[in-house]
Amino acid sequence: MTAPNKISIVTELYGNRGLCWNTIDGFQSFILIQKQSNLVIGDRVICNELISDDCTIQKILDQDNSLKKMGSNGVTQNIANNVSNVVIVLSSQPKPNLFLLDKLILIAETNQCNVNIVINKSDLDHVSLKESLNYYLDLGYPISVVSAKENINKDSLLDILKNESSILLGQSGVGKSTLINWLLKEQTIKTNTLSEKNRRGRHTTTTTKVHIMGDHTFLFDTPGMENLYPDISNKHHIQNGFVEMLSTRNDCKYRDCLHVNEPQCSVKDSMLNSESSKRRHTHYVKILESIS
Ligand SMILES: Nc1nc2c(ncn2[C@@H]2O[C@H](COP(=O)(O)OP(=O)(O)OP(=O)(O)O)[C@@H](O)[C@H]2O)c(=O)[nH]1
Ligand SMILES: [Mg+2]
Ligand SMILES: [Zn+2]
Repeated sequence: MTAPNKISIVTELYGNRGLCWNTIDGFQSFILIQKQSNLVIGDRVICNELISDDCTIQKILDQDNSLKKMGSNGVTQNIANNVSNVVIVLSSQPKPNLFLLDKLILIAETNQCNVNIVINKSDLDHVSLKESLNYYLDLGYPISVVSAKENINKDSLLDILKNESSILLGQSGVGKSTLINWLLKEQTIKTNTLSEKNRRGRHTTTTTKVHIMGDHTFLFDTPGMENLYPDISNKHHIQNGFVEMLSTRNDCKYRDCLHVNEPQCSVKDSMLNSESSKRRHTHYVKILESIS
């Protein structure tokens, strides 16, 4: 039997090459054989012995979960595997996209992940953004307000990341990579880079990469995403991302109701009560309509 500490996590992937990490050996580069093209960032693997500088992968272990998205072209793409904590990053600049927020919450809830909302750039005007998100706090999603640039409230971020596999998701430019660099500085995080030539821009992240913050604390940096849809085919499963609907759905008088525009549907009616929940209901309907 393989010792559990020899299980590695896939931290970077570039075509048929990648990087994985375990507590004993640290980072190790690997090369994939053809039939392993389904490997995803965050997968747990068992490696074979080194062949020159690279190892090969003996076994891909079963995943706890698999976060996926569907692009506007209708093609499903993997985001990452084995994520326990979805950290959705927003800032006052670029203009917050609350439809994206609701879609990311749905992806997280579908995969049984914790959801944490982080407002970055608190050095800029953030009060109205914080207020517009109070409804999410009431739904049970914690909100941290931080500034990576001005070093504000780092401990609140460290608290939500501890012993979790966290993925930072959000629009391009909200500061996901800056947040990670900020945390890396004082944490002496073990990082490694596969190849300098793969690092295209200084700012915009082009591929998902896992940073190791501790033996059980992983941080996934992702490229900014905006035009995505959850990869869900059963219309009734969309409600899983709208927890306020789950708590009232037993009151609905219709069987198999999707709570869209049925007359006197109590779930829909209660969603139309406040501005925030009304907006969430509009997003819910938009996601429903995206499923053919
Ligand atoms: N004022 C201010 N600017 C910040 C802060 N954090 C990040 N930024 C700036 O926001 C810009 C975008 O930061 P990135 O970290 O590249 O954003 P990202 O979310 O990783 O973007 P993508 O990789 O494209 O998805 C950079 O110019 C940062 O300097 C902050 O706390 N305050
Ligand atoms: Mg980035
Ligand atoms: Zn209904």
